[in-house]
Amino acid sequence: MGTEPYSQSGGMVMSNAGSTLKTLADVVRETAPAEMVADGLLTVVGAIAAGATRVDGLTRRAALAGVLGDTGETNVQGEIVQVLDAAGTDAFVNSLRDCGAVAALACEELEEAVFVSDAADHPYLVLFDPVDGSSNIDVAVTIGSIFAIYRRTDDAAVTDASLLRPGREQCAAVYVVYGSSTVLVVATEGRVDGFTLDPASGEFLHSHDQIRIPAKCAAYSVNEGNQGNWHPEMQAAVAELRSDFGLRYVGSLVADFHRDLLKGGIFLYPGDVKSPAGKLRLGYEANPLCYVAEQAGGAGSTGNERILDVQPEILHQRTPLIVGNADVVQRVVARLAE
Ligand code: AHM
Ligand code: MG
Repeated sequence: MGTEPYSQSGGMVMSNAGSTLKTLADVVRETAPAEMVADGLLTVVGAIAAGATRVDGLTRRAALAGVLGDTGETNVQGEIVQVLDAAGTDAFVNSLRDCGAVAALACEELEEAVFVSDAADHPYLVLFDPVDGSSNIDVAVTIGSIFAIYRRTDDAAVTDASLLRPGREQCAAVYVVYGSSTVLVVATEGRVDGFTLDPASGEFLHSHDQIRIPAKCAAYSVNEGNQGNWHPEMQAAVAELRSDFGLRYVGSLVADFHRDLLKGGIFLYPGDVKSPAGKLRLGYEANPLCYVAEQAGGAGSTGNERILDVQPEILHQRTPLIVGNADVVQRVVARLAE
């Protein structure tokens, strides 16, 4: 089993405000289910934190680190690969493959899954988007990384099918938002916590205790430029949101979701006449964020069914996504059914 590279101090770290803050490792160790702490969840979360620290370093220096612009290549989704997409993929694939607890991983930028080990002491499967919203890096706008974490159900050989699990079977989900501060959010069953990267110590320190989505929805978030392609029911549902809430849209899913989680809100990326399945990916965008939302008291839907109940058919499957305050998500779903 690997080490815990993010817990250099191995314990409490003093914040600048003088208070004593717990590290990511402390909190995961204390709060995650015991069997997951025993079989390597800290190692997996540590590998994610190590990769995120690398992406944070590149993002902060951006043009100076040579990570602006694109590579000239297109990925499996037909999207242009940004330089930071490639660097982020390397960072997380290396840290997760080498951490010693991951049996297989799948990444937005890689057509095929990476199989690491079938050994029983590699119990975790990780699906991830290494750099979400990557085109925003060129204009110094917030980006993110997103991770769905599953435990193997048995010691049988891991295959492509092992990675096609409904989101409700996740044992944990993580996202990292690289904004005006860098914040890593971890969800395990019934609990969501946030950790701010302290540049002085290099530690992710416990800054957001037991996050719950606020009862009141503060904003709706959708690319209004697509409305001409939406179905009439979706146009009517968004018209209602428009009359009730302010609009906030960053264009980086993690940034929009993080705001909704902390302030209350609803994010939509619907299917439309041009793209019936929408734009976002089920396995490493919708599933992990809907898992986080549900553990924090929110909800996530395709418009027809709970996101976490969708049985994936292919690795890079797309899905319509509606996520945020449960009552407002339900309201939109009800409108769509009319
Ligand atoms: P990416 O994973 O290739 O970066 O694409 C996903 C991004 C999301 O972060 C964001 O919510 C969405 O695409 C924005 O799309 P649009 O520009 O169509 O509004
Ligand atoms: Mg993405």
